[in-house]
Amino acid sequence: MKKISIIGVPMDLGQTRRGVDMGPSAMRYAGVVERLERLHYDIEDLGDISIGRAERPDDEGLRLNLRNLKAVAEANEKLATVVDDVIKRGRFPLVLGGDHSIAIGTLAGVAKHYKNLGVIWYDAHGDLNTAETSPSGNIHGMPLAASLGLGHPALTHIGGYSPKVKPENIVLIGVRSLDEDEKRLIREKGIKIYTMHEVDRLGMTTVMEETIAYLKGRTDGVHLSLDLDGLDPHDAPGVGTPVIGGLTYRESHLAMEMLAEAQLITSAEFVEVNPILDERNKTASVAVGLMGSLFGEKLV
Ligand code: 6HN
Ligand code: MN
Ligand code: MN
Ligand code: MN
Repeated sequence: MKKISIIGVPMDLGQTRRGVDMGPSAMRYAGVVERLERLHYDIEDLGDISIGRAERPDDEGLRLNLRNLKAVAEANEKLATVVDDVIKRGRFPLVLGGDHSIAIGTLAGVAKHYKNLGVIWYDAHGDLNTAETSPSGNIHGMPLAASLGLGHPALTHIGGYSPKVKPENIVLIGVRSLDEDEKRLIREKGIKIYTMHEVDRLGMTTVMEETIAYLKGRTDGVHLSLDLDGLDPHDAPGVGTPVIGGLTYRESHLAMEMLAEAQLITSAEFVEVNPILDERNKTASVAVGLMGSLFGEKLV
């Protein structure tokens, strides 16, 4: 795929820390367009999706344990439409977040174009909560569940259909923080997962070889949802929910390079970059570097 469309989603309503809405600007400032143009892609920057303000106080959302539900759902409907249109025009959607709640809209726009969409969820977390299981009420902890059809209809039916993805087409990588009900769901649904334990034991090369072989055989497109908190906070400090003991910068580049080689990925999003919590835009720069590797950048 030689044509990429960049879509910014300045969303911060899926969690409570300020600043993640500036993620798209930070990644643009870190040179995402120039970086990919150097690789001879046709780049189109569609700018940012407008995010509605949350009604304050958002009583209905709080009552449901779904903070800012209405504004999050509305923004995701918009995002789904834009992503859908990008794919219809034969282009690769590259979505810049924003908190991880935007994966609901990205997947809603993507999944209708595939019979068996695969998803690689690169994250410290499982993002498999629903209102019933969430300890925080933050929707950024729920997008993978919503895409499986679990949770409130305002989230599961974005784009007018559900589910977006089957449990057997998902691979989680880098996980090291799960709530009890998320663990139960992963076991019950048989979702493939490489926690940090498996990454340490097998090494990233084997993890990616297995992931690629697994998804190649069963899917007709693969979405990469990369939460920067999948990386260790040492390498990606600008995130709202850091967890120590994460994937390194080098492991992550290796993963992206192997995905590039396999030509597996058909859409992608990079989320949870928070410039206010960052050190000199390091996390946005790391994100853009990973995009470079994902799109085929080589050292020599
Ligand atoms: N993320 N499991 C926690 C929750 O509140 O549901 C953390 C979620 C983090 C979500 O990083 O995208
Ligand atoms: Mn996440
Ligand atoms: Mn996370
Ligand atoms: Mn280090």
